[in-house]
Amino acid sequence: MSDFPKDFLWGGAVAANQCEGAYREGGRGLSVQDILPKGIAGERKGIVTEAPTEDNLKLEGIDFYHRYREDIRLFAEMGFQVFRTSIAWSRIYPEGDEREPNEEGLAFYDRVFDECLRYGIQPLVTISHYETPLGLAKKYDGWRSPKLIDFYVNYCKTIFTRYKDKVKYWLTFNEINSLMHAPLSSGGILTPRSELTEQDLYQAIHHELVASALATGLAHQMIPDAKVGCMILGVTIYPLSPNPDDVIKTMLHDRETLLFADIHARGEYPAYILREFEEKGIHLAMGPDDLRILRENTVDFISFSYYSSICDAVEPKGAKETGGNLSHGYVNPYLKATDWGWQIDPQGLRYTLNKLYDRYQLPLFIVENGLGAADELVKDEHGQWTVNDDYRIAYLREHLLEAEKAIRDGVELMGYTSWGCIDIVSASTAQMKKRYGYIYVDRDDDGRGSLERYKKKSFYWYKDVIATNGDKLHE
Ligand code: BGP
Repeated sequence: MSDFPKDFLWGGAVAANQCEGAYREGGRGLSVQDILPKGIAGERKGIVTEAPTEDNLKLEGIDFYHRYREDIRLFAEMGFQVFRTSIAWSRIYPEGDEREPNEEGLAFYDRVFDECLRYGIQPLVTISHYETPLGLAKKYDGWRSPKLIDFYVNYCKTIFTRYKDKVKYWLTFNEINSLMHAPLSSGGILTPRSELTEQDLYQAIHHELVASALATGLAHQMIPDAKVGCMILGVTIYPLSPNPDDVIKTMLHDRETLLFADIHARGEYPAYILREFEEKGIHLAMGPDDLRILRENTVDFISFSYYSSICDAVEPKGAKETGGNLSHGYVNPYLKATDWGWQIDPQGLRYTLNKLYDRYQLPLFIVENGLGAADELVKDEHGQWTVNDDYRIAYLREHLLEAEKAIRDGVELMGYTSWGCIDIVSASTAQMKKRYGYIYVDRDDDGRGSLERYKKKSFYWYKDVIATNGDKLHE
């Protein structure tokens, strides 16, 4: 018998900007993703276009906007109990600062959530997943302006009112800690990163943190059984050596992530960041109620993305540099890496779950975990198109077995939504080639393909994992 709780929520995750397409349909306004044709890695190289360009695969995505019924039926066939997606903010408020919402946008997500609920699938909604309306970036420089707090809260009021009987699980921002690394994707800030000071970045983050807290409080007021989580990019870091210098550097590096969960869970800025602000001369402009808002509106659970781990050191002594999901460090000689160089570390998931649970004693939710790989479509013995993704089954099985060990360690784990449950456009490189799904989508990096969906070998494997509540993992 597995140790996954009977009410464990098994499912999968996507983001509107990486799957919906239909970027000019249904009254949708432009989002910052529409001018990032090469994704977050592109943003970091300054590849930002004035207007959407046809090489931007996200403009059409995998056409989830028109094919959501077929896709959700496939998720139901796997037995999903939860489906994570985001609401594209600019479908609801096309420019971001209107006072009245776009009804066509609201109606689209009514249809999506109704389709999920038809199959008993709970929607888990990311309110903003790197999808700030471009209008807010252009007029206000995104989250650098405190005005975004009001626009975001107005947006939340609208979607909480509309979907209060359909959506119980909410995440305020996707990977809120990524603003330091990708201010345009994460914070809608058009000013180039090289021209932003730490003061600018922490000020923008403060606005997001206040908005996140206000959204949490609003959800609790408006939706009685709502569960609201923060969502952090889980950067798991090990010291490269037992040298105490490396251990301290790793602790400080780790706090760049934990700071965001600290504030969401404890409701205040921790002493270590106040010391850093004082030493760096960073003074945040705060509203009179900001600290009370943070204190009174802490989250119900902590969710995070986990793909890989890295090492850190003061003196790398020839260790090769590496990265992962928006992270930078040194290669761990004990680990293998994916084709995109992300180090594969299933035990790191157990380590991270224990670390977060020990720190917060709050329920946790793994809302992203998966293997990006260049899958090859082949015909099986019945002449059906499929992908023999045994490598993905191995990755997911090993990570889930470690998550189960964390449950045995006493961690309260609410659920698991593996990332990219269907092939979508990748966030960091805006490729189709980097595939995560249980379902293959016929589209390539040049935008060619039928958009037909084909079940991979992992589709049937995950269906059995869910049906046996994890027992299948032990076969
Ligand atoms: C996270 C994002 C997701 C997802 C994931 C995988 O940062 O929250 O949107 O894309 O990264 O990254 P990639 O798609 O670049 O492989």
